[in-house]
Amino acid sequence: MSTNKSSRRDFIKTTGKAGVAAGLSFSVLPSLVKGAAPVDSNVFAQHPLPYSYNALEPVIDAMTMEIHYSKHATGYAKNLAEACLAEQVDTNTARLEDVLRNISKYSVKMRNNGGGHYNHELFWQCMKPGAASQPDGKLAEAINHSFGSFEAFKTQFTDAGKNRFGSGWAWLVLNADKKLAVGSTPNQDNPLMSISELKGTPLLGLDVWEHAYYLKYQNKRPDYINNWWNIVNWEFVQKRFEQG
Ligand code: MN3
Repeated sequence: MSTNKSSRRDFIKTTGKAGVAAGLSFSVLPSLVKGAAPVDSNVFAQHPLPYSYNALEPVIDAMTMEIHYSKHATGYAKNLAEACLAEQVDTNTARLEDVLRNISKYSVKMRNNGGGHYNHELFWQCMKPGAASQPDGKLAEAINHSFGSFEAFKTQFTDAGKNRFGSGWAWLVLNADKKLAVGSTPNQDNPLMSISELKGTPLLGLDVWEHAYYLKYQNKRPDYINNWWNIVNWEFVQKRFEQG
């Protein structure tokens, strides 16, 4: 019992820091306990990280998570808010997904930071400590159908991440024909964007910017990706697939 209490205290301590960095109130913390509904990526504000900075170790180290969340991702959210103000997007009524779908009508700042914010909000939820190693149910069937096997899918997705030149993201998407596809996007673009070559609803996203792995993996992006499979939150991906 005392162990639970102390890990909860550590949880609050660590996540509380994330909350402060994001300019959010501590009162949101109770909704983050296990079993809470997933965060909606389709909003303009940054949510607190759904786990502590060290929760994904040893795959992703605490320092990387802290800098990634509280500096990089917080920066995208802040710059997105500025772009929305300048371009008269009412963040109380607009949907971020709609802005991304029509991104060619907006500034480069909106594109980089709207994508950056959306992608990271999704990314945090695509990971989970002690996650299942494979999808099941309808998603597993669809993956087998589209790629031949789970292993073949993993290879294709891993290659998409490894081969993305420079900074960007690897994705599993559900396209307009309700088919699964794998690909990548440069910078902070994503498959919702009108200008993206890869199009669809993102189900699973992997950040392959150096800031996501450099402290621990240096130039070894393939090692980062191979280890990352151990922390994928397949329950979350399945939920998105079923809603898609
Ligand atoms: Mn990033």
